[in-house]
Amino acid sequence: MKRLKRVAAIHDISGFGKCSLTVALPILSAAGIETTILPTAVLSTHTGGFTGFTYRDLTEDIAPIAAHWKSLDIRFDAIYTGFLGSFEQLDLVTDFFKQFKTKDNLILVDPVMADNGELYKIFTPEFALGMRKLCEKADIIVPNLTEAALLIGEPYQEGPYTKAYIETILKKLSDLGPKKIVLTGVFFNDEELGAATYDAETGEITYTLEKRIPGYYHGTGDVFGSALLSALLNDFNLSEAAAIAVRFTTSSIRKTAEAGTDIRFGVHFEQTIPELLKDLRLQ
Ligand code: PXL
Repeated sequence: MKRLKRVAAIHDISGFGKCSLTVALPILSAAGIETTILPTAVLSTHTGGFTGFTYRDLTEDIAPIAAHWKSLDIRFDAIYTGFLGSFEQLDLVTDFFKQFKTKDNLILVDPVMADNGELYKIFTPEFALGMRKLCEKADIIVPNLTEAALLIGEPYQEGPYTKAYIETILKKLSDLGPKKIVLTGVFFNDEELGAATYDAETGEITYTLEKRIPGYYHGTGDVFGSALLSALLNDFNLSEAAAIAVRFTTSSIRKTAEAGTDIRFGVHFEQTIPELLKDLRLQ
């Protein structure tokens, strides 16, 4: 029997609304990956479109949890970070990387902080600068185009984009440090939407686009990142993994659109897991 690969997933728990750990945990587990969770905050819902949500900041728990894992000699094949609950957590997660990075494991940072040209309300411009520093330490980053602009310190541009623009952004992101970039929210016309990848070691740039489904659905970045990491840890290369993640995310959105669910409630990734497992050749 093969050893299970193990991920440390560092995101918040939003009780309702299907994002962060309530998405990462089921997707990675379904893909055969043992998922250790380090919750950064506990909220009643995510912050996108809901008011009155509760917010329990878990900053104080991060270092003791990491220290306990270290004392048990727990090792990870990947560290996957997303929504961080406070500015101080940027340094705490950097310390976590120092403690748990090995020469073989993968640090994937999703710099969750902004979308549609705007920082999420709870984050400040200083947080964005701190997130840039965290990204410098990653092997792979998965920003959307708004986050990418913040990371490279340029104004956000609305699409449709040109290949020349996307390729410049990919290279500037990689100049920050990460050798692999997966950029989401890429489109060249109004019919299609997807992701671009850049591998600085080979110089390869690839695109995966699928038919665009109208509407802005919450939690899709986390669905995408979790599927991407599932594919990478199942030995798919960067461009294959991005293609699998684009298909999974688009198909989950399509099912949600067909069901007519409130777009704040997250996407129907549960019904799409069988398709993901086929794509991953696990079924
Ligand atoms: O999906 C990103 C995300 C994660 N966690 C929380 C959020 C958001 C996006 O709004 O609010 C709490």
